[in-house]
Parts: sequence; structure tokens; C-alpha cells
Amino acid sequence: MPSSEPAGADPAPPGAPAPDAATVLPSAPATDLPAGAAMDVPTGSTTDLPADLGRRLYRDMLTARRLDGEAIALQRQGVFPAYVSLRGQEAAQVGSAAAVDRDRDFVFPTYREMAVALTLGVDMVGYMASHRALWHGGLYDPMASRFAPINAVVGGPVPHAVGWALGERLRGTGGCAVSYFGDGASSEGDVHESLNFAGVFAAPVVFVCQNNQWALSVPNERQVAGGSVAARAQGYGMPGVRVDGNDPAAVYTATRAALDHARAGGGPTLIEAVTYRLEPHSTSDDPSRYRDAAEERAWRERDPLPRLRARLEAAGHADAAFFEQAEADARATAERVRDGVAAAPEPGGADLFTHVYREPTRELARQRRAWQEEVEL
Ligand SMILES: Cc1ncc(C[n+]2csc(CCOP(=O)(O)OP(=O)(O)O)c2C)c(N)n1
Repeated sequence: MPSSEPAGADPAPPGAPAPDAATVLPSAPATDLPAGAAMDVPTGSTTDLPADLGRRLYRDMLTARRLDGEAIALQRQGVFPAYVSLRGQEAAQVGSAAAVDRDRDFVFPTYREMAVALTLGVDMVGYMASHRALWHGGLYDPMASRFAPINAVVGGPVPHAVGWALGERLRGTGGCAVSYFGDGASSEGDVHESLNFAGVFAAPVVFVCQNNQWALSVPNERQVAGGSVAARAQGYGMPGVRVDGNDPAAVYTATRAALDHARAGGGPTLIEAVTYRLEPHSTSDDPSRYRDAAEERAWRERDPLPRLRARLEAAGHADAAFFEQAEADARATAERVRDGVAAAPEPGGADLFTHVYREPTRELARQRRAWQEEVEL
């Protein structure tokens, strides 16, 4: 089975099987997930992780955390009209994105996958331009970065991922789509249709559902029947894998194995990464109206960042100097992106009409003329 090489990680020898969680990271505290939350990929054991992969996961998670903080501050200062935080979901995002083959695969995000973008090397000033409402879908090159435009339609990018994946299979590139969505999106018709279609036609897609327990104000138990999101996979004829989404090793392992499976012609996999949205749904939301502070506190105890730090320290894979440098670098990156996006030039208003169709329709041309007359008044 061919194995994809994660960008920047220790290269795996050709034909080597994907590592399992037990060989990726040392052990995590036993209290990481709520009692009864059975996982299909075990949370790490005492065996060592390839040290540079663990350190890279930590650096990306920390940078995403610091950048997220800067983005919330920019919203408070009126630079961003709104922002959607990923705090708490760094392990699910960085762990899955680290398994992506950036030469062949393509990622289809929602609006919350900032840490995926960061891990894939997307230009983060360009990414953040969408939150400043400067550019629809982000001012970065999706083709170069293999990261599709940000999509705020819940469930909307999932059919795109399936279509792209089938196209790649026809072209014989070995490329796989990685499709991100939330527990709320998993109830959308588009997502059911996509999963079914992918299952019937064995599309090379890895579906990554970040189950962060809440779809805005709707809790998991009002959203997901049948035990779990992963349990639905059986009905679509594909493997469903439930992983501790606050354990980057488990998420990395599951994603890597699913990509290898799809690349070898085995079809799609549905991964459910069980995690938690620690912040409000967006900067416009007040979660105290619908969820308990005690629940938030319990999940803060399972914060993926200190947890990974403890594991790296216990394994002797990172020392105080590493963590100090990682913090300084993360802050420097976050500040550079903050300053870059705050200073980014406003695009011309006519850009509103530029990218709607390759050949503008007569109606669009009429609208553009009407807009022009109005702004020139
Ligand atoms: C098709 C559609 N319906 C409704 C909305 C409004 N909406 C925005 S986010 C959201 C909740 C989505 O929850 P989930 O899929 O779990 O993702 P999360 O926000 O938790 O990452 C809703 C209903 C939307 N953007 N698109």
C-alpha cells in the first residue's frame, strides 16, 4: 500500500505502513475524554513519537492558538467584522492536516479550519483577509496551497470534495480529497448525499468531522442519532473511525491510514474527531445562553496544547529551551500576520463582479454598470 509522506515530518521508508497511535506519541493522561467515550484509535501509549513530528505538531498548534488570539483581538478592535475561533480544536486540525500530501491531495475547509491552513503553509495574511471582509474566500492561491476557498455554507464544501476526488481518480493522479465539516453539518442533506455518492463510487476522500459538541447552540444529542457520527459510515459502506480529537497523534494516525487506504483504491473513510469548541461559536455569539460553564471547564482540562507539551516533556523530546523558542516564534508569526492583515489594501469595488463567471453574463454586466453609476455619483 503506498504511503503518503506528511510535509516536513520524518520521511517514512517506501511501502512502510502508517504508524499506529501507540508508536506516534507517548501516553496521555487517562482523563482526556469524558467517561464512556470509546475511541477506535487508542490514545497514545508509552512508546516514543518520531521526535520532530511531535515538535512540529506542537509548534503548529501553538502558532494557531496565538494567531487565533490575535484574530479575536482584531475583531474587538473593529478590524474584523466577525471571527470564528478554533480554540480547543488545534489537535484535530493540525493532526489531520499533517498527514496530507501537499503535492497530490486537496483540502476542502469550512470557515473554522485556520489551523489546517497554517499547517498546509497557506499565506495566512491572505487567509485572514476573508475575516476582514476584504476578499470572498480568502486572498490566497487555492491551487498552489491545495486549500480550497473558505466556505461558510454548512455542508457546502463536502460535495465539492467528492467531485474533485472522482476527477482525480479519472486523471490517475493518486490525489485524495480531505473534506472538513462539523457535527451540525453532518445532519445536512448535502453531506448525506456526498457520503453516499462517495461510498457507491469508492471516491478517494477522507471525511474529517470535527465533532466539537455544539452546532452553534444545538448540542450533539439533538443533532446526532445512532450513537455517533462515525457510526453512520456503515450505512454508506465505508469505515467509520472515532478518535480522540484532542490527541494529535490519534488524529494523525487515523488520517494517514485513511489516506493510504483511499490512495490504494479502498475508497472513502469517515473520521470523527471528538473535540470541543472552547470559545463562542463566533465573536457574535454568547454561549452562556445555552451551555454550562462547568462543561466548558471540564473541556479546558482536556486542552490539547498542555497535554501535548506534557507528553513531549515526558518523552524527553522537547526541553524548556524548545518551548521558549516555540512560544517566541508563534508570537512573532501571529504578530506578523496581524500587522499584515490590518495593513492590507482594500480591493477595488469592481472586484465584486470579477470572479462570478469566467464570461460575465449580460445581467452581471448590467449590475456592474449600475454599481459604477452609483459610486461615481
Ligand atoms: C446551509 C447553512 N445553514 C445554516 C447556516 C448557519 N450556521 C452557521 S454555522 C452553523 C452551525 C454549524 O455547526 P457545525 O457544522 O457543527 O460546525 P461548527 O460551527 O461547530 O464548526 C449554522 C447553523 C449556514 N451557514 N449554512
